[in-house]
Amino acid sequence: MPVAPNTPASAAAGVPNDLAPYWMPFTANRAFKQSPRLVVRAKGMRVTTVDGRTLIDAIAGMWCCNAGHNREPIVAAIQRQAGELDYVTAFQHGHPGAFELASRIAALAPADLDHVFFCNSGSEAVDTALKIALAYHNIRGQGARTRLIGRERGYHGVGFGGISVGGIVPNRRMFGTLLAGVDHLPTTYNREKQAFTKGEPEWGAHLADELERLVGLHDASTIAAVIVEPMAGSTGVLPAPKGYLQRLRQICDKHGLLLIFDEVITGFGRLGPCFAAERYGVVPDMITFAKGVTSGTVPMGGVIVRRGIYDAFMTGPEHAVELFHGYTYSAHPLACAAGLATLDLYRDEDLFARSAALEGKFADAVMSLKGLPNVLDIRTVGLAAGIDLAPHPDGPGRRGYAAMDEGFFRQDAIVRVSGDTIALSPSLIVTEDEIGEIVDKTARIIRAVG
Ligand code: PXG
Repeated sequence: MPVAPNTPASAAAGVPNDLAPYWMPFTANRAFKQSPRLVVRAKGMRVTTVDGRTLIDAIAGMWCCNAGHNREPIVAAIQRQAGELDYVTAFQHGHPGAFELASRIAALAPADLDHVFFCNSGSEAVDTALKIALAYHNIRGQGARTRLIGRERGYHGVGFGGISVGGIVPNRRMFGTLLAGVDHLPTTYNREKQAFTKGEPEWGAHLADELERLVGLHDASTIAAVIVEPMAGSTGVLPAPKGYLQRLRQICDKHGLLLIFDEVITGFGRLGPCFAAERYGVVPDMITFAKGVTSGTVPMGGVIVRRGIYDAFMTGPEHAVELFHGYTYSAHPLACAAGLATLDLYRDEDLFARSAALEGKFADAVMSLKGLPNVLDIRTVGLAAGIDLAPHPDGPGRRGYAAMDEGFFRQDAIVRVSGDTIALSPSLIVTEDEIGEIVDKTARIIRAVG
């Protein structure tokens, strides 16, 4: 039994378990430590707090437990693997599970995206994809193509590459000059034109033409790649406008730019098909993934690349390393076992189809929150929703923080809040009743912080 920090139980157990030493990520540490939100168990759609309350998890962990929490086949696969092969170096050696998982992921990816590079997180996946893009042009004698293009309000993790192409101001402004030679497309969000849209907004495809402007400014011969999320998640669920991604693809093709879809959130059924690329009928040159690949159980990320990219590296002497990149824990045996069991569950329970089938009901349910106090906009796509609340007069972020606390302590729901936007992204196993429960609880949260 885990021992709660700073409690009589921890003192009695003689366990040094203080809240102070842990510097929590992306967290208001002082506020948390005054009023901790501590979870000790999870199962399916629910988590249990340290004081024994059961909460509905409206965000699938953090966009990751797409098959639900603590699913038995995944747990069993991890346990089995831990007892068989804990680790083997990924450099110049391997284990069968890595090849099997790569084959399975390649089979799920569109068109000729059929080679998979493994790492351990979305941030590593993004930096890997950006490095592959630069090296690919280099190897083909186009080493002047060094510029990278991201998008305002994009989130691509927290590595230096990811924050450079990302477009979320607080994630960038304290961290120096970032990568040189990065430019950004404008955000696709415009509340005036798009408020309360279900799915892809009608307005905004023309914003892809900004890529032509950037090519005009920098010249195509200096640009390596464009990276976008098919649906910007972290920034509050911004679905791509109709036709936008198709247009980006056309412009990239015209100028020889690689197109990278960051599918760390959209991958593994969040928008219905396994990858959002399939939903939009657009084939990118690389797809980054993480989160849902193991349903959040063991850290894993990766990059799926088109055959032509992989083949371009397979030149030179056969004993030589082709790509000077990789991680100690690339294709870790526990992550591969978890990934294989997770993909089995997605297949056996047809969870991607389930996600697609629930999209309309989820959208209708969440849109019913329109008209509640301070609700400025609601966006839905797949099993994801963003609800913008008006900032409190005392400053941005206060109402959002209060909403998260209200959910955890009084409404028995975990919702994600970014600034004053509530995000909902339930596991793909969510039932219609549970969608109703999530929306009811969200309504109560919104009223309570009104
Ligand atoms: N790309 C995208 C599109 C992401 O959403 C990452 C990369 C980075 O993944 P790692 O595994 O390095 O965290 C992400 C992560 C939120 C939230 O508030 C979103 C993420 C992580 C934590 C919170 O929506 N996405």
